[in-house]
Amino acid sequence: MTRTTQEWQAADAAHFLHPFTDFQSLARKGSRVITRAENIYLWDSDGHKLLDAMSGLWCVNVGYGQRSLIDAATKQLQELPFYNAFFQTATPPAIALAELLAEVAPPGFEHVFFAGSGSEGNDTVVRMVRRYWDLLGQPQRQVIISRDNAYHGSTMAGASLGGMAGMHAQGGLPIPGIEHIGQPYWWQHGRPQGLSREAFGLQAAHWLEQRILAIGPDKVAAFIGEPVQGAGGVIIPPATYWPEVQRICDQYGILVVSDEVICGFGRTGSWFGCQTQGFRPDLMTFAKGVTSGYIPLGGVLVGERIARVLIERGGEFNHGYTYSGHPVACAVGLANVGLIRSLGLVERVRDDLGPYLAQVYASLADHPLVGDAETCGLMGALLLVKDKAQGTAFPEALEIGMVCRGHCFREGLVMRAVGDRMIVAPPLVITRAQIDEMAALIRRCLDLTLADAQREGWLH
Ligand code: PXG
Repeated sequence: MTRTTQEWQAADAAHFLHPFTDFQSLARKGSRVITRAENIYLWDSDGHKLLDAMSGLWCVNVGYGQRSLIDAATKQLQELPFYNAFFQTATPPAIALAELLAEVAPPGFEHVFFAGSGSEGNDTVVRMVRRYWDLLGQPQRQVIISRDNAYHGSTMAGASLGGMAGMHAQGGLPIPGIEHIGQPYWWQHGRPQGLSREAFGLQAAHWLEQRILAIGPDKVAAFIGEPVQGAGGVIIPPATYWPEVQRICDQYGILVVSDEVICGFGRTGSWFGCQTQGFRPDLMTFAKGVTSGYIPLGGVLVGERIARVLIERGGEFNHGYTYSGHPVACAVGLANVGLIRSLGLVERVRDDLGPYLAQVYASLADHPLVGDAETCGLMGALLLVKDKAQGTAFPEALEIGMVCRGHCFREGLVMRAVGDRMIVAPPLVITRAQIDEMAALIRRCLDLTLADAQREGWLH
């Protein structure tokens, strides 16, 4: 189907309601239509090439155009395009993927519940956690604690678990029984108070303890968090944070849920982000990187503490989706996890690409607009500031991140802006030379943004 960009944009504006989008504004500007991709590059309908430093939407871990994933999907579509996992049935790809995920997960994870997305995975988490405490005779343990500015999806439970104020403002959220504490973002809270990064990490963990005590420990079911907050702006917690959170949850017997939708499947240099951050969750939500986004799939890895209760205490868990264990999605998942393994991508991020990105980011930190540069594995964030020496932020209304993002698109780079944080999470197949290419584009876009700021007088 070939149409001009203008024809695509007109049809798009007439019929397609995009996610997280101001419909009128998009219709005015027209959407960017992406038509093909290879390796770490995208092309739009005008033939404009872009380096995709966001892996689609944090998901194309193995890069675009991987033959083994395409072949796995094609073969499964021909053999058995669909069958469900309800009513005592199963399909070989779903069984085999559950087995493989148990193999790559940290010790103590032997069971998987499949869903269609990360949001559905987190809805499953809420129901499973409450079911667990019910079966143990503690039905009053209902409350799940999460963090401000967390992202856990867009369904009612996912958006409630998430701490995005703009989402809570629409549709009567959060649902009952979900509470939020502050996020472990040193630059936002810690620095002005003069705490070291490590001391701030402990303080942020103690907010959890304070909240548990305020609610009553016997009412708290679980704590959920992303090992590194992704959509919130690549917020990398101080190294002290997660181990202290773990200690507190252990002390009060509270379940720990790691939302691995972004951090899972190698992103941080371990199979799962909790391994990089040093904690042992009871449940792990996954999606995105499990199929490298080639086809929708998500779910929950269930630790033995919970699995044993669900299985041995018996009774039906009244929960599931038509596409739980979809054979084509699971076949792609098998090929994808197999490819991550055979290419040694997790080790490459840990030993080579992650340290290299950290080095490159350290050199970007000398740019006049960059107040802070941080990485964790192949996630990176640059904080744009008005005055480096004073650590002064640009006024929010300037939308400095969006100014920079505009330059990125024009220069051929997809980099996200979250407020004043410019973030990347490139495919794990990126090479050192391509990291250099990305860094040169980033520097060029920072320079163009700085030139805007100087010209417009934003620096005064
Ligand atoms: N948990 C986390 C940690 C996520 O990042 C979800 C759950 C929900 O997954 P699904 O598959 O239901 O979308 C996500 C999704 C962004 C952005 O702007 C991030 C996500 C989705 C859309 C946009 O960075 N993450």
